[in-house]
Amino acid sequence: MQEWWRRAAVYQIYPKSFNDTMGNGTGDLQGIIEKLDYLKDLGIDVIWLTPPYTSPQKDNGYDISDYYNIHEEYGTMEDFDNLLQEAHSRDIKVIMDIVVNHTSTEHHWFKESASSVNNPYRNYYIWKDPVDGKEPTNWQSKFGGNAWKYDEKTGQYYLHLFDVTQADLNWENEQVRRDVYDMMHFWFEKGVDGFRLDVINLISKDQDFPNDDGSTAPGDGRKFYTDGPRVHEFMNEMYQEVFSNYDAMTVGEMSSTTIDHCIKYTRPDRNELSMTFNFHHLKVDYPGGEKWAVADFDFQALKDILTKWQVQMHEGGGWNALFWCNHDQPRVVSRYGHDGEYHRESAKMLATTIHMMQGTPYIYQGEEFGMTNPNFDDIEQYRDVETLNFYESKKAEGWKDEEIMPVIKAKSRDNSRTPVQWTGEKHGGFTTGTPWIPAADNYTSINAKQAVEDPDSIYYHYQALIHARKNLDIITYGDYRLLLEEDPRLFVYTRNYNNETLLVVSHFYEGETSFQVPSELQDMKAELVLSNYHDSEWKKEMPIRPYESVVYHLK
Ligand code: TEU
Repeated sequence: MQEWWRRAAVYQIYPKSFNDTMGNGTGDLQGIIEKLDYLKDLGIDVIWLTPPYTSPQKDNGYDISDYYNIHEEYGTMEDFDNLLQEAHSRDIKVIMDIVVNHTSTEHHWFKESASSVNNPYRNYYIWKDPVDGKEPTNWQSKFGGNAWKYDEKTGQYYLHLFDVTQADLNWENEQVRRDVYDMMHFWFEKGVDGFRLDVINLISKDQDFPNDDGSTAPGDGRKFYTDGPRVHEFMNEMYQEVFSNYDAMTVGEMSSTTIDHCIKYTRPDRNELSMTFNFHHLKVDYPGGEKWAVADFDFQALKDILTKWQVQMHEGGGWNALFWCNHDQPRVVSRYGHDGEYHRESAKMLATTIHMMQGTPYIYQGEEFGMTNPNFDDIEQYRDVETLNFYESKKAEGWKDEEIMPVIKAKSRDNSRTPVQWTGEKHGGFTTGTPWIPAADNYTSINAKQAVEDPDSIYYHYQALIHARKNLDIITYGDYRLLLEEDPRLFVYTRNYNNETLLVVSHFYEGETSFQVPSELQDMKAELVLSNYHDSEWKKEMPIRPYESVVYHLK
């Protein structure tokens, strides 16, 4: 349990929206180098870089056309080498986002593969004959529509679980696996410290390719490829062939997964991955499982889900990645917090709630000073392929803009992709040109410069949370217990280790409430670790203010 990444804090960078030094409206690698000191001061240990490789950018880099080169708008391989060196010289590690469930259809493997049924690369992707003149199965793409695309030239369909330009690789083909492992070695040999593996639990498909009869929800085919038949075998092979040769940190993005599978992916003796992302706690505002609908979040479900993952991953010897935000999710302060009057309090409260759990915490760019959803009303302000597909499909069904836009405003992935608000200057100081996506209007009041100058800012709260993690073993190693299971306002838990306790009390709402310290904790010596109000006091009956959050270390 001593691996370095168990005590680390990770910062996610989406280069396209991070910092533009060339004035072309797109962030770049030099822009990241420029901000390394800012990140060092925040206290993070690792940068996760979302895909910087050559790509037609249909899905902002998750459609890779060359794994061995840097996307032109981001700079050159030399810039990348500099970034790595500059990060390492500050003791910051770098992990690369790698997408190996699919490639862009612009990748030379796919171009070869599509050129004829006899091409040696044909079997790199998943090609099937039509069934009754139609798609081979009724599986749905995650971005809408059927997941199979017909190719006129060769008379077969290829599988794309995401965009039609993101063709799924055939992991049954050993040569594909060899090529992927070689490519991973290339990046490790450059000196990177690990990988974030995009939708890695989707790589093994049921080779019978059955239709989904809809008997279990959601009926879109995912049960035939999620945590599929050979996925653990492939992960173990990847570990043996690649990761075991380096002091690597690996985090798998797991779509619609289960705790049992995540224990298998991450239990050290199984030799697969270091940790996993799962998304169940971010679906508590999906009414009936539907992402594209507006609803308040279900607080009880949020507590129950996070608790289940904390307890069972701990007991099973697995390891969680902890996060509220990433480039696919709306901003958490707008979602589970309050982005108006209680912006500061709620952003700090949410940060405390997740950072004091067991696992490795991730901070998504801008989260550290409370960036919000931009509230764009006009479809012209959106760029994301998933959002635009949703818009088009609803228009085709006859929906009006007044019905579609509120949903997009709440749920679009672009909510997190607006430019990082560095200063109060035009476009938040992100670019001197025209940004590829507009900045949120509130950059004049919410920005990194203002946060760094204000000792009470959200930024310094994140810094303090990271600092606490470095000082208190209990945060890394302690077990987890939920208190007040059904309290409708408070999320209260303890962490316990070596006869010490960490008590975390978070209020998720406006208004006042109170917290009665459980009798077994009342007589312990209490030290305040963190609070988002200045005068929190240890009392048997604590009054709790709007979005108040306190952490006590009890001995
Ligand atoms: O996301 C995988 C994924 O399933 C999502 O979170 C997805 O955005 C969501 O289901 C849509 O509602 C990963 C990447 O993080 C995402 O940016 C890519 O678009 C996707 O894989 C394809 O590579």
